[in-house]
Amino acid sequence: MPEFVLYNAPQSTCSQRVRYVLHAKGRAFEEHKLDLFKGDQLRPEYLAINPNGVVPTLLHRGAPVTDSAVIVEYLEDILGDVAPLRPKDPLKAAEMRAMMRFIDEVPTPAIRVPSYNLAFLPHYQSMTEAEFQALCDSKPLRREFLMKMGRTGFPKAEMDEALGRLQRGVDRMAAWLEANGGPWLTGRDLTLADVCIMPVIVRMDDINLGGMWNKAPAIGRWLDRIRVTDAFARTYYHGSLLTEKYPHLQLAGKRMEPAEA
Ligand SMILES: N[C@@H](CCC(=O)N[C@@H](CS)C(=O)NCC(=O)O)C(=O)O
Repeated sequence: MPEFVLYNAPQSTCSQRVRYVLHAKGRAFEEHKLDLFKGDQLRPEYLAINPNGVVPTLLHRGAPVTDSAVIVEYLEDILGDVAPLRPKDPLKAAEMRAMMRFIDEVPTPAIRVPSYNLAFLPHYQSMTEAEFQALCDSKPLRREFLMKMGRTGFPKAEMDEALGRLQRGVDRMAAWLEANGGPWLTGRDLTLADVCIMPVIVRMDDINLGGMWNKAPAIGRWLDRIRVTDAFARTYYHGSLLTEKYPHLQLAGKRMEPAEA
């Protein structure tokens, strides 16, 4: 078995974090692409390595490591001397981790709401009520989330709340860039905090929500900068963006902007 095996999905934002770190550290890995709509993540053999039934899961020498934020820290623990992505200074490392917690509390869950409404909802709409309920019940982590979405999509109030959380994420990111002088969130060096916010910002840009950082051009510069890193191109292979699979989404964000709602 190869040293690293990654179970993930091309468009999964959590998976993109792990792919980025593995590429940044120049580590080859065997990639398994799960079909999340066919339920590959809920098969017993997968639940045996990730009882949450979500991607990503990294196998390191056969041992499973789960949760994207945990996996990227684990990779830093074992490969910290190659392309370091965590400050050596404990106080600065604490600052980075506090950013990661905020990212996982506020913008990361919020981006799921427009993503599901715009792209994933149609996958569930042909199901009967009973089939949909059975699907919700089969999800260890996302049962209530899916039930809230239902087969008609998240209501406007839920969507507006998610957009508000995304705006708070953007505002906080702008404040970090300003306070630390950029070009990266903690300052001079790219860290795991940048990697963790990356899929949210890329997804927002992809579904036309980039207008949310019109007043914070430092975020546009940050995005341009991360996009030209080698690891980025390898992480976002064709099919990793929502608009590559669902081209009709290109104008979707325009329709979601609160002012026009
Ligand atoms: N906190 C977890 C969340 C993982 C997660 O939500 N993964 C999503 C894709 S980004 C998933 O597998 N969804 C499948 C499902 O809900 O059934 C992590 O960061 O790894």
